[in-house]
Amino acid sequence: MLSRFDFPEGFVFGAATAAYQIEGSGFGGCGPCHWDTFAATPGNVVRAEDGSRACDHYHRWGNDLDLLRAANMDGYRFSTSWARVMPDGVTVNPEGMAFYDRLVDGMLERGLKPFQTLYHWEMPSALADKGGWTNRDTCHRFADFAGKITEVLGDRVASIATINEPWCVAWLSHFLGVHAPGLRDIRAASRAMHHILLAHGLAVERLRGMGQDNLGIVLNFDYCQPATDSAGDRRAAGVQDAIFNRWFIEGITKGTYPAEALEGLAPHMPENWQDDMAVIGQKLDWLGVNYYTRHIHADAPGTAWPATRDVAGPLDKTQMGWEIFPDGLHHFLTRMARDYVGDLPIFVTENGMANADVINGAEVTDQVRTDFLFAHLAATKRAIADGANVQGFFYWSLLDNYEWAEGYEKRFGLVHVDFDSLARVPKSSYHALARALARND
Ligand code: PNW
Repeated sequence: MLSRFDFPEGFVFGAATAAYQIEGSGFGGCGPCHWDTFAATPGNVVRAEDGSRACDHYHRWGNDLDLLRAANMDGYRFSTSWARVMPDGVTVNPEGMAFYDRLVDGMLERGLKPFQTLYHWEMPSALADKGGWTNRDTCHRFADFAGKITEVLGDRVASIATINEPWCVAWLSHFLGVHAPGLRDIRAASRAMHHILLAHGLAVERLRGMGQDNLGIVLNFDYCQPATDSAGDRRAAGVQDAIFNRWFIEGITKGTYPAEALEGLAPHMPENWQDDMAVIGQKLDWLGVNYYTRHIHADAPGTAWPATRDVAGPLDKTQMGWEIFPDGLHHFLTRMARDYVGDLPIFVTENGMANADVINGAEVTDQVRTDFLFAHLAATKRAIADGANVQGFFYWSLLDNYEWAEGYEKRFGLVHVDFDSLARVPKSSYHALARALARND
């Protein structure tokens, strides 16, 4: 079994969460966001559940930070809700700001390094109503939010990520229609694919100007496997790889987008998008990699661009139906270092699995999650041996939580949450990780 001593000195082990998925948006003057309205529309979310109560972390944060500490973790990846800090997208809510101020101090008191994410998807309704990420003005509003919250927290956080998972924000939300705002519109998607990076760039520019360092972005990657060796299936996997895995990192590090994706998106892009690439391409201090699974892609001739379809894979699957494929994590960590970021620090900012965990008294036995976690830690260790400068690993997630379109049904936590009583019960995976991270073995 791996332990912390198998990793370089100073490697950060932690767990990740996001504001809307755990806090409960019904408290503390938090404003409405596009997930509230999306969830209220039948058919979008399992049982039309929303994040209004979630894990009630807003009131139970001290206990939740204690759980991280008791598992011998070094860091905590959390997000600061735009709708809580600026309920109308523009005006600061002092109560919301004070909450994050306490939360960050609470981490420092417990010896946990705060890894902050600025946008983990709760677009204030006032801005969503004006077009959200399809509207260029939203990028400037986001930079203002970044500046305001960094004035308060910037001296104490270990790092700041601008955006969580641009692919989900742009493609999953505006082309596939699975997340808020639930659009299936290539023009909206093309604009969001670009504006989300412009928002990132404007925020980096603003925060650098304030003297802030430790700035990064969190990208998600999905291993794209062709169904067969045919030219058509290889094209299908290639175009999906360009949309999912190359668009954002190449926009940032190469100042341009991949031709295989522009082929479908270029006619719909905002005018003169090329003029924004210098802002988008500013230097980062670190890169976050989120990795869960792979998909198998086949050609779908005669259908609209990108003209691909998914084929079921043969590997064991999680409760999400996602194949378990740890080699994919090694692939992306080494690929990022080799093709894009060289020696820049890389963090695994999310990796985890949903499982139909069964609670039995005070015990939740989730051996499958323990195996999943240690297989991905082993893949990370191999990537380090192969030259990737990986400096940390955050398990998704600390708690069972609001899994977006899946409501509360899909459980990713190291800690079980009863969504009636809100009681927390650490699972066997939590205890296994705590043992691996003990410092005085
Ligand atoms: C990520 N996909 O979301 C998010 O950062 C988390 O908020 C979320 O809870 C976690 O992964 C588990 O899903 C994703 O469809 C959602 O490929 C969907 C996809 C990928 C990531």
